[in-house]
Amino acid sequence: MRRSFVRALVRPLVLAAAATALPLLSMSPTSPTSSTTGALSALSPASAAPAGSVVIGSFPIDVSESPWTVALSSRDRFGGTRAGQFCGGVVIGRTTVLTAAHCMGEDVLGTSAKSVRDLKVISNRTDLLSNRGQEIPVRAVRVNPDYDSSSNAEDFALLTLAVSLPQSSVIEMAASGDPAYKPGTSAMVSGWGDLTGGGDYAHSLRATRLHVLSDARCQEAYPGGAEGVYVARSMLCAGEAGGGHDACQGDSGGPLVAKGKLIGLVSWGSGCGRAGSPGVYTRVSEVVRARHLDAWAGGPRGTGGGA
Ligand code: 4AZ
Repeated sequence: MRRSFVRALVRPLVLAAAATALPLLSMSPTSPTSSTTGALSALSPASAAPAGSVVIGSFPIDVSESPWTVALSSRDRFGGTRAGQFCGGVVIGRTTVLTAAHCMGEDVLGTSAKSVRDLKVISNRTDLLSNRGQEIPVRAVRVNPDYDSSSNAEDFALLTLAVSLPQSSVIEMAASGDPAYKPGTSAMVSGWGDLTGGGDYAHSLRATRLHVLSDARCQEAYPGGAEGVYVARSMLCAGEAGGGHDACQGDSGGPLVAKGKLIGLVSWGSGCGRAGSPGVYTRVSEVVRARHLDAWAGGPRGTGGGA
C-alpha cells in the first residue's frame, strides 16, 4: 500500500536517525513498534545502496557554499549527539524556512509539531558537532493543508523564525516554467543525512550532483503500488542513470538547487542511490503557487519572507 510504503521510508528512517544518534533516546510512546520493524526492513541490505556509493556519491561542502541549507533540530526528540538534527530546510526569506511537510508530522516527530518546544533551525553551521552559526527558535509552523501523507504529494511546510537571517542566506525559488526544471539540468542536493543507506548519518554537511529527470522517467520508476506513485504536478525526480547519487534519510526537507534557484525539497524515494529508483523531490513551483494564495500563507503574500 502506498501509505505504508511512504511511512516505511519516511517515518521510521528519520526515527532511525535518532536511534543511531542516541540509542537510549525514548521514542514517542505513540510510535508503534511496527514502525521500527519497518525501518529495519527498509534498511535491509537489499534496499540500501552499496556501501560507500551513496548523499551518497557525495562530497563535503562548507555551509558558506550553500548558506540557505539549514538543519532542523530538536534535542528533546532526537538527542544531542548531532545537535538534534532530524531534517533539512531551506531559507527562502529572512525569517522563513521551507521544509518537507512530512518533517513536521507525528510520524517523524513522535508528537505534534506544536508540542515540540525546542524546535530550532540551525543556520550557518557546517559541522553539527561544532557550535558555529546560529540556533534560531521556530516561532510558527504552517504545514501545507493540501499535503497528502498517503502519497507524499504537496510535501512542504513553512517555518517562521524568531530571528532574521541575513539576506545572503536566502535563495530564490524557481517558479513554474523556469528553465531550471528542464530535464537534463544539472542540480545539487545537500544535507546531513544518511551516507550509505545503512544509518550512517553525516555530522558535516555534504552535497551530491545529479540531473533533473523527465516526468516520463519518474513515472516509470514510480508507477504506483509498492514503489510509490509519482505525481508530476507536485513532485520532480532527479538522479543518475547508474544510481549512486542521491539524497537519503535525514536529508528530507533540504534543497535541490539548479541554475542558482531552488527547484526541489528532498521528499521520498525507494531506498537511496539505487539505479532506477531516483530521489523524489517536492516541486518548488507548487510552493510559489500556494504562497500566492494568501489564505494558505497565513497572511499577506510573502509572509515571513520580508526583506
Ligand atoms: C527519507 O526517508 C528519504 N533516496 C529521503 C530521500 C530518499 C528516500 C527517503 C531518496 O527521508
